[in-house]
Amino acid sequence: ETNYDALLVETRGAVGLITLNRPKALNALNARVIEELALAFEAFEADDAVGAVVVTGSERAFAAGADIKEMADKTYAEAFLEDFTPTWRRLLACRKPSIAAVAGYALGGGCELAMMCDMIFAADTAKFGQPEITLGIVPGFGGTQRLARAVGKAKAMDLILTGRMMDAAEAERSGLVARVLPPERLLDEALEAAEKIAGFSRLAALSAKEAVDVAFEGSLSEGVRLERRLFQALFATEDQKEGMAAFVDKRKPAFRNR
Ligand code: CO8
Repeated sequence: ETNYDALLVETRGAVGLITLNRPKALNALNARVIEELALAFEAFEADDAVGAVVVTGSERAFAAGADIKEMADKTYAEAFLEDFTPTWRRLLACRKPSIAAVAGYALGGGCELAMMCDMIFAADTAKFGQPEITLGIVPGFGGTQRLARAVGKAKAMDLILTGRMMDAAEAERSGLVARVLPPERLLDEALEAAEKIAGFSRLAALSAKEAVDVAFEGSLSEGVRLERRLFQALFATEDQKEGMAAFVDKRKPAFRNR
């Protein structure tokens, strides 16, 4: 059993739920939070009963960025030696689909954390931005890369160079956000979507995530080739036989992840 200081970690049905819990700092991401996020993702990855993960914050803030108070006095040498990349890699290594449920501020590292999840659901109160430039730095958790891929060069340059925030409607229009919801529906809808994903064959869900991820990381031909191999491989599973038989029989499939 891990004791979390800065997170609430629980399971709801087949969904692993992580709630950032540093309300006094608007959920700013310090070294402790980032380590705990990696631990929580690893725990859910290892838990067969969990099929998908939801990450959320508070009504006021998903996360207002990396912890500025922790960073303020760092030297170049300290910043260089304290590289969070290996810790984020542990989170990113999770093969189970994840949803960031964002209300309020998702700024800097908070926006970057949301983008590390597989999709973002936003309350209409959400505000996204990469304000690092206003602090004399640039994004450091992948924001320049993931935002550019998510919203294209024009919006990414605009946000990263001016440091301005964009609201949920603009974020949805830009392709950063999958769904915009009233705040009171945000968590339930994220949990429902995650539960739905967890109810499908895990073989199919993990394959789908892996294939879409390659669209962001590799070439088109490499991605299409991987997708075809995954598609073909799923015909070796009982879940494919069950899923298609159930459709033909007009009944609900009973997936067994084999
Ligand atoms: N870090 C530390 N503390 C924070 C942060 C933060 N990022 N954001 C807010 N807080 C604290 C405030 O200091 C304040 O604490 P206190 O009550 O002790 O003064 C408390 O949270 C509440 O915040 P505010 O009083 O400022 O609340 P407002 O409603 O007035 O404003 C804002 C909300 C607009 C979100 C404002 O807090 C803000 O601008 N925050 C900073 C946003 C920002 O610049 N984020 C980017 C940080 S840099 C980053 O994320 C880089 C990522 C890569 C780093 C790589 C490596 C180390």
